[in-house]
Amino acid sequence: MTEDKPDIPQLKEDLCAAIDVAAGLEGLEAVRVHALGKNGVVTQLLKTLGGMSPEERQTEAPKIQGLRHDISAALDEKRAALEEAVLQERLASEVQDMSLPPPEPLMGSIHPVSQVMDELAEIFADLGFAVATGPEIEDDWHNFTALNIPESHPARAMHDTFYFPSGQQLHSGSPANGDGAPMLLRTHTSPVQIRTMTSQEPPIRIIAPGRTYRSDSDATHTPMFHQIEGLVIDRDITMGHLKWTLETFLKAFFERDDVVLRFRPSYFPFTEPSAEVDVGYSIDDKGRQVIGGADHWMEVLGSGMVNRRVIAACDLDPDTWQGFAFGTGVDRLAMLKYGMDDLRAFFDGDLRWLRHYGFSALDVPTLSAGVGA
Ligand code: 2U9
Repeated sequence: MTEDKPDIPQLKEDLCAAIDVAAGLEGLEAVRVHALGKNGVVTQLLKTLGGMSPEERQTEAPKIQGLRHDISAALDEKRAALEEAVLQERLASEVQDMSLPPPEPLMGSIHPVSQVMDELAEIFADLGFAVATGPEIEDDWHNFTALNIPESHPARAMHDTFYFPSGQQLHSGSPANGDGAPMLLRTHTSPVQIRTMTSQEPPIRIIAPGRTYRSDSDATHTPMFHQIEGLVIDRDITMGHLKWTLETFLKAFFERDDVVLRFRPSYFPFTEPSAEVDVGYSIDDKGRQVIGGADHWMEVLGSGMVNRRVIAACDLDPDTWQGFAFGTGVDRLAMLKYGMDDLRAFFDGDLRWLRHYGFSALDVPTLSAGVGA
C-alpha cells in the first residue's frame, strides 16, 4: 500500500468505534455527516474513483463501496437501537392516570322546532325540493298584494299584522314599496315563494320554512311562530300531484304507513281550489292522540292549486304554468310528533324543558336512520 493510499480497514475501525460510542441520535447524525455527508471522509474516497486508471479502479472500487455499505449499515443499526431506547424511556416515564374522570357530556340540546325543521328539509330534499328563505321584515306587496290579498280583503284583518310605524323604510326594491306603505313582520312565509317566482324561472320546487308573526297570544297561539310552506310551479300540475306529495310527506314525518288524509274544500285567497287537510288519529290507553287510522280527524295542513292571479302577479303566464302550494305550522307538528301540550313552553327558554324535549346535536335526521331518531 503506497503512502497516499488511505487505510480503509483502519478508517472503518475508527468510524465503527465512533458509531458505537455515539450517545444519542444527534451524536450519531454528526458521525454520519463526518462519514457520508457531502464532504464526508467516505464520500471523498468515492470521489477519488473518478481519477483512477481502470485497473486501479477495479481493485479499489469494491473496497471503497464496501466501506460505504458497512458504515451505512452500522449507522442504521445504531439509529434503530437509539430510537428503541428513547421509546423504552418514554414508556417507562410516562404514565396514564386511569382514575381521571371521563370528559364532560355534551352541553346543550337541539330545540324541537329546529329538529322538526331539519326533519322536514330532509324529507322534502328527498322529493326534490330546495329550501328557500327570505326577509322577516316584508313589504305589503310581497306579503299581501301579490298573494291576491288586496287592501280591502278581509284576510288582511284576519292576519293580525304587526306594522312598523309608517314612513319607516327598512327595506326597498319591490314594486309597491315606493308609496310609503308601512313595512310589516311577515304574517306567513308565502312572500318567500313570491320572491322565488319573481327571481327564478319555473320549474320551481321549494319549501319555505321560517319565523312568522301575528298579533295573537293564547295557549295555542304565540306572536312569533314557525311555518313551513311548499310550492311547486311547472307545466300540467294537478291536485293529484298535491295529494301524493302531502301523503308521502306525512307518512315520512310520522314514520307510519297507515297515515290517512282527508281533503276538505276550503278557501284561501292565494289558492283556487283550496283544501284543508285532516289526518286520521286514534286515542291510545293513556288518552294520547296517535296518528294513524281513521277514527278521528285533526286539521294539519292548508293547501290548494296556486291561484291564476298569483301566477300572473309574478309575471308568469297562468295558461302555461300551474302549481300547488301548502302550508302548516312547524310548532304544531313538533307538538303532535313529540307529545308536548303547551305551545308557550316552546319559547320560555326553560332549561329543564329543553333537556327533556331537546335532541342531541349528534342525532342528525336522515331518511335512512329515521328522521325522528
Ligand atoms: C304562493 C302561493 C300559494 C301557501 C298555503 C296554506 C294553504 C295554509 C296555513 C296553515 C296553518 C298557515 O301556519 S298556518 O296558520 N297555511 O293553510 N298556505 S296554501 O300557499 C301559497 C303560498 C305562496 C306564491
